[in-house]
Amino acid sequence: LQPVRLRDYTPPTHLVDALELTFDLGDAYTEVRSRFRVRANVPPGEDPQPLRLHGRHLELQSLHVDGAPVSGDAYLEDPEGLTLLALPAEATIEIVTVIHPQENTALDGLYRSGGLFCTQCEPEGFRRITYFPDRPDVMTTYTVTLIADPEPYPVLLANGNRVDHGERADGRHWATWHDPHPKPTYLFALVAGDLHLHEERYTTRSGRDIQLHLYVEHANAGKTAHAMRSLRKAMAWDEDTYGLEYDLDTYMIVAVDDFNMGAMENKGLNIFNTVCVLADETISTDGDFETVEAVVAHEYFHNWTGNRVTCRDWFQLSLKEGLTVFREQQFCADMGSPAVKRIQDTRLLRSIQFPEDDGPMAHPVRPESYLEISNFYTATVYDKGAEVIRMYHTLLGEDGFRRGMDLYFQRHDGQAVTCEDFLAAMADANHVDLDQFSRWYTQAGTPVVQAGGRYDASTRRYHLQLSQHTPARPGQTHALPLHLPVRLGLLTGDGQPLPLRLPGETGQAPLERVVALRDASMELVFEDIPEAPVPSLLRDFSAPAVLDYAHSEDELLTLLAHDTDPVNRWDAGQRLLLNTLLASVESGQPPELSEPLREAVHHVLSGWRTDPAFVAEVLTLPSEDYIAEQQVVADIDGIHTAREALRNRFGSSFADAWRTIHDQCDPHAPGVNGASARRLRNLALSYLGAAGPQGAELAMRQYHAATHMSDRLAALEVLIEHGGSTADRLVAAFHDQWRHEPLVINKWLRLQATATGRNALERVRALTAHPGFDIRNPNRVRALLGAFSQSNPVGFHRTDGAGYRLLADYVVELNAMNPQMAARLVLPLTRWRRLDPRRAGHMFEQLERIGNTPKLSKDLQEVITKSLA
Ligand code: BAL
Ligand code: ZN
Repeated sequence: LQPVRLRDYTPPTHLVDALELTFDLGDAYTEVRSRFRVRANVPPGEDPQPLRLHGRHLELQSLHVDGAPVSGDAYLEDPEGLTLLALPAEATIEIVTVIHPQENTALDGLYRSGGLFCTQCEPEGFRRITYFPDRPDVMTTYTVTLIADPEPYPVLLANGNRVDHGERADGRHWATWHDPHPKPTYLFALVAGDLHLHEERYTTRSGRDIQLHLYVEHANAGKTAHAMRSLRKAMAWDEDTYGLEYDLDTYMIVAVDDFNMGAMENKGLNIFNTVCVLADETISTDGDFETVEAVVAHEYFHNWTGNRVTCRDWFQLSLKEGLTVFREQQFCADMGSPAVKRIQDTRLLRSIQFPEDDGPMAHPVRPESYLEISNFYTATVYDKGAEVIRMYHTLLGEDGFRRGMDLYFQRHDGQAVTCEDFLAAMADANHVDLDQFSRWYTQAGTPVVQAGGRYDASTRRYHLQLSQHTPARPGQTHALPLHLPVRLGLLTGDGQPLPLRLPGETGQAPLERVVALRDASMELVFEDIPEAPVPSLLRDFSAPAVLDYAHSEDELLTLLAHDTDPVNRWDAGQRLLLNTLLASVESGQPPELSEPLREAVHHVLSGWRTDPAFVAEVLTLPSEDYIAEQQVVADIDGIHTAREALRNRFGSSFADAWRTIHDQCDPHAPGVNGASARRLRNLALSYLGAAGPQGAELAMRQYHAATHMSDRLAALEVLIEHGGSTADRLVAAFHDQWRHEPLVINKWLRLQATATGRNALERVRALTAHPGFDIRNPNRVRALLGAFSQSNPVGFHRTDGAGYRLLADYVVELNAMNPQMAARLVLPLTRWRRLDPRRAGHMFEQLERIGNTPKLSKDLQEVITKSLA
């Protein structure tokens, strides 16, 4: 298999003027008729090249060019498509294919989810529908007709506006949709089914009337209010923040239960995983409400960053995803707490993206090559990509960033472009040189920013050395210095912010600066500094980098108590806890909370009324995975023991404070953010549970009194870990109560998959046979097998390798069924180098076993080959 390489990109040989598609949706098969006009994309006078039409798993019924059947020697057919050898410079092509959506378990292209027909075409699903140039730089208008039986499929949807519909003599009905905006294949969508419609109207800032249509299965009719509210907020926010309005008359969202991704931004017809759209208080946690708001907004924002301006090729995926994640982050910060949002984003990057950048699948934000592009919907492309966009924002400022965005849309609306085009718009709009900044797109690996300070009392100067290096990654031995913004401040020992005066400066000096680190190292000198200061570096996580500065415990305590930057206050707390945990893992002794740290925790706890969600962030211990990332070889059992011991100590040492919080932190009190209050109250419950039996009794009372799913689940989690045999009864009762709610069953599976204890693996294995589990449903697979392998380190990394075998069994089963899911599920095994030799050997063995599976998908081949290399 040959990889696809960025450097081999060539423009399309043909452009398409208009595409007409007719779908006859049947019970046994679907017939797809397509008709489109192509124009050779060559300079006048040059001969047209052959036309490549991608196609996979299609039954070709007929092929006509300009009305005449094409003879067998005028085209070549292979498993990946057709090549039309001799076409005139302009031609009309008509193709009829037959496909089998009912048998499509890959959930890619046209498939069935429950009683619905639906599509997923990004990145390359369209080629499973019909023969066409399935590449994002071929954009055209679509006119789509759906024909189906009216009883099972009363609702027929496609992109754009419905322009006609009717009944046929044979009793079937039809609808024709036209999308006037030229788009690439990956944004095509259709849906047919029996759906409930939640309909509202929205008036844009310029006065246009938009219909908002949210379709769900009838059983979910009451769970759409939050998504609809979120959509309205997102539309208003994009108008206010970027001056961007919606551009069609109708905006549709459809929820389906079988979906590989979270949601998909098809033009005017988003298709969502039910997880990311349905919410109400009986079935949803506060986290679910946040997810729905974020994902609805994300898909809406794609209408400009992705759809109006799209990607030239799939190497540019972060052009739309990094930018849209950044816009989503800005929106969520504005809707809630900017500090808490930034802390959560920072935690996600460090715990998911940094390990990815350090593992065998490491790649730059703009990858150079791939075997299967579906493998590159990663934390690097999405979340590091969003950090890259944030760095433009940090370097150029809010107004400068907006100027760049305006120029980007002005230049490229309606085009398929590259990351360079985005960078050029930012640079040109602000008259700055961003050439070096482009290395963020081409270099993999997490840069390390080393800092060292020297205070000279005789000159009252503080010298701060900053240097950077990026470790070698596969295929990248020597990384060049990045253009890296370091937001920083200096504090006195008792926490006062110091003015940051550079040599020669007069006037009032700022208390915070953003310094551009561009060379391998630099020195900054600050004047009039009265004492050796405490540096606060990479404030607001100003670059996706590891900070290497040896803060003393005293300095971290000063930052935790006094830093004006909330992210660095949180980070100082996390470093103190991490140091405590790592010392315990190394010594094998229970973790010791020093007296000053104990006092600092008391101090944080005493401020719970002011900002409960922030206090919860500060007092949440680093995850076992994150602790493991700090070690060369992860000590799985030692980390678990140390962390559990610290949880117990946290629970008992601060029991009075936790009990006060549990009693008094009232989510329903006036002026209180209910979600923040529940978050802290449930953290309190979890620590009390870890401290002893009284915590379990409290959890039992909370479980029975709960009216919100967040409270019910938090209590059940404590009871599963600490409640003994009553937990089994409750787990069974919980299932009985919620067995008709698939979204709750996902939670039920996840809760058990992440519970530790000796028989975790046996429990997970037994659940794979439970009627609530279904290997064909990605949500169920993620909830059980994904959660077990990613969030239950002790259970998954059992020393006998049984956890690895279990995962590999399902990876092999999914290989044929749903290759995208299989290639995601296998990822925990790829980090075998970070484990001790015994575990690493077992993991390697399972990777080899998967690698030897007959008919291994491209998706898995790519992951396995890189992991074993
Ligand atoms: N484009 C795939 C789903 C998303 O990122 O919105
Ligand atoms: Zn996206």
